[in-house]
Amino acid sequence: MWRLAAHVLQGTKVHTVLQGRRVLAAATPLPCHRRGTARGAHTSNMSTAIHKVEAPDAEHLVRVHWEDGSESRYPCVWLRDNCQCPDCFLSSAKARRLLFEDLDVDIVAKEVTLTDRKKVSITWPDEHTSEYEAEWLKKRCFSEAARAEMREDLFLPERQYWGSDLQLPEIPFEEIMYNDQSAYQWLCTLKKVGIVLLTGAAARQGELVKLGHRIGFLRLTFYGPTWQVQDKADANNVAYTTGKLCFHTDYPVLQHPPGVQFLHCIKQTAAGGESEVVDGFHVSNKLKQQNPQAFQILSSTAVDYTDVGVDYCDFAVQCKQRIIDVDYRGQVVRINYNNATRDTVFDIPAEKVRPFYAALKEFDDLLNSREHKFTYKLKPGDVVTFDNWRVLHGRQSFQVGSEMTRHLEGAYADWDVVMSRLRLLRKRVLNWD
Ligand code: OGA
Ligand code: NM2
Ligand code: ZN
Ligand code: ZN
Repeated sequence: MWRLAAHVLQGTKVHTVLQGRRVLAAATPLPCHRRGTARGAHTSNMSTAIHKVEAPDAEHLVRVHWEDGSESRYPCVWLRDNCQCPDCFLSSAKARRLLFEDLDVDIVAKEVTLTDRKKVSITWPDEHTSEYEAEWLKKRCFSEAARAEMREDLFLPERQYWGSDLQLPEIPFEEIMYNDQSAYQWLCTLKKVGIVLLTGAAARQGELVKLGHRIGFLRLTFYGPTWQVQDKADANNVAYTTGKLCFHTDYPVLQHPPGVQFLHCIKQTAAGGESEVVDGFHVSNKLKQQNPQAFQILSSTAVDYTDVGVDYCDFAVQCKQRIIDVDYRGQVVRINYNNATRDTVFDIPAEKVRPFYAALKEFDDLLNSREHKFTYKLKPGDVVTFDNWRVLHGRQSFQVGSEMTRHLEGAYADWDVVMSRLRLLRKRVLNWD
């Protein structure tokens, strides 16, 4: 406890801007937390008191009238499906025991009662009874506003787009390892901005394994649990040479590419080896505005990727990915682009090939424009952590020396693991529940 307090106090010099890097200190206002919302108001009271509850005969609904005058409607089938009694819900697993085959989708409540303005009880036609707390119901209100709020709390969809003006967020490695508030801030910023630099790690291998334990676990791939980016004889990947790497996301050849990437600088070369990053979501949105045709091609064409070789074990991986991946609403959700592993096999009709290359050229030019790319150079002890679904990264070439001149250790994590840790840290830091 004292240790934690000391860390918080140390960090009171907030938002110091150093050479284009923003220092996030432990005492900065916590991100991703909106005060006074249904969730933030875990302690709240009056707003969740119920004035009246009714189940009109003609509707398959229960209407809850709140003390503040608002109303929520809950479909009967949903209420029955989500009965919290021990027969219907296994509380130790926080999971539904009720079998779908035992659910009557046309069910209506037989009787509805309100107790202490805080609890709704429902008797069903077969005499089964269910109870629901006011606060539990409020959070699950089906209104557009309530659903948007829950969506935000669960998935933190807010994005801050950036270009060459990026103030690279920076937190000491030690802070995020030992201070939950700092760790929470790290992961929130990683989700919102897409990149955070951790500073002051030891300049030796093994720091990323510790970071993996901090979040849960790392993602194993064919390149091993962690991997060494250095010039290698008979390199099995272009990353393991001294050559320039143009903007790419890692591992689009995997069906589910790693969501988060860590690169820890152990040794840096004097000349060359600078890092570049660009906000792929921001640039894709620009492309959509400026050249809808190119966007349409890149978000619909399945590109073949290939990776064949030996590392952790032998591998022969193939995958089809759209370079700009969009969801059902057309929102960009993932960039899948590595020019090195794009296959020579290209499974599209010949007449579509040249338009595809033209579209990719437009995108690549935008990524590389002065306005969009941010350049920096890693120092030994720096760990850059970034959203590998969103941020494209590259590096300048560097010179070969007689001894090893540049060495990064890399690792991946999945967004599921990172978001899980973020939610748990938030719960602890904000004293939720
Ligand atoms: C990689 C990579 C960046 C660098 O290994 O995939 O992008 O700076 N490395 O060497
Ligand atoms: N490394 C760095 O898509 C790729 O091949 C990314 C992966 C070799 C683990 C590079
Ligand atoms: Zn039940
Ligand atoms: Zn890479």
